Amino acid sequence: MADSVSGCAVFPVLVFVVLMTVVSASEKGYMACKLLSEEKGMFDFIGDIHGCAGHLLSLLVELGYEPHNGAWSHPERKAFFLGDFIDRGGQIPEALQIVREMVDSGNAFAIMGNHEYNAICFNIHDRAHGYLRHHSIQNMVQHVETIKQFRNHQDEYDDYVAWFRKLPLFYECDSFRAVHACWDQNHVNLLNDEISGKCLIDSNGCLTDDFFRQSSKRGNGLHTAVKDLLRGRELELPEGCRFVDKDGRKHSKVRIRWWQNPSGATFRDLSVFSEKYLPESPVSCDEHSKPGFYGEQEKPVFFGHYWLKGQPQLFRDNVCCLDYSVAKDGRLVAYRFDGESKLEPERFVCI
Ligand SMILES: [Mn+2]
Repeated sequence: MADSVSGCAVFPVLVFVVLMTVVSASEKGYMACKLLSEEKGMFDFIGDIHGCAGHLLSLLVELGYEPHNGAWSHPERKAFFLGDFIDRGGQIPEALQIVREMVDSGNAFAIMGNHEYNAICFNIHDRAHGYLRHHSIQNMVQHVETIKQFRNHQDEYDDYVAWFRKLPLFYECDSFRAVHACWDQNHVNLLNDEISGKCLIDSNGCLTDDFFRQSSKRGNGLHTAVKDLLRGRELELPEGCRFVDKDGRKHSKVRIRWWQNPSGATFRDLSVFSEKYLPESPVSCDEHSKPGFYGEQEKPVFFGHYWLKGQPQLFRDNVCCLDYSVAKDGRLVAYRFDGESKLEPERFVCI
């Protein structure tokens, strides 16, 4: 009897603690754990911009947004940017200005892409290697357009990099989820726990240097979580198997369809790009035992990142990628979401 009484007493306390954690984290601006039931729908999700401000303006006009007091807005809707605003394209400062003004005026939400994460790490000193993201030739080449276009505007650039720290790593509300590259519930839970539990976010809602130091360290749980969420889940190819990507880099891993059941699937089935050179051998037992994949009954998830080509299409009626390579002669793509639980291909809008 005493046990059951104490059991009942503990439960509300736990609920209270959990609620307090959510509230305090969101008050600090970490939207990652904010559940906004009032923001159920009416979002225009927009994929990777990569400095293509002209495309962004055309898309906003197409979607019915208009400039008001310096920010683009819509009477009934909000934009939701899925990360990767910088690098590659020719109008990076302009693209950043549009996105930031919309976010700061409450007309849009934005989450962090791997390019914003990299830019932050590129600017944090590290005793061992100079900077958390090494200033290697390869990393410089990836970031060079941004640096060039902010030449003579160092303060403005620094201010944007500071602002990137406020961008959530993922977002969830009642009707959808959003992340730059891959939704993984275990990683999301870990990040929520570690960020609020270890004070890795400051009073302005910015992720701290300590967060970036820990998440840059291979072998750290935060590193794996951030890597998977912002760059996608990868699978090691069989020994000796390599392929070359769009930048001429050799890879021994493939980016996998994290929404597909890996059981019994081959490398070619599971790869986001079904390239001919990928082996048709089934993925190993180790990979079978890897946790989870995004289920067919889960709420819709929106992401960017994968440099897709051609006509926009849904991967599934709850899985929607909006990156169609605008910075590489592709398209800037949006999805007009009204809270539907099954997504519809007619809702794509592209430029
Ligand atoms: Mn990306």
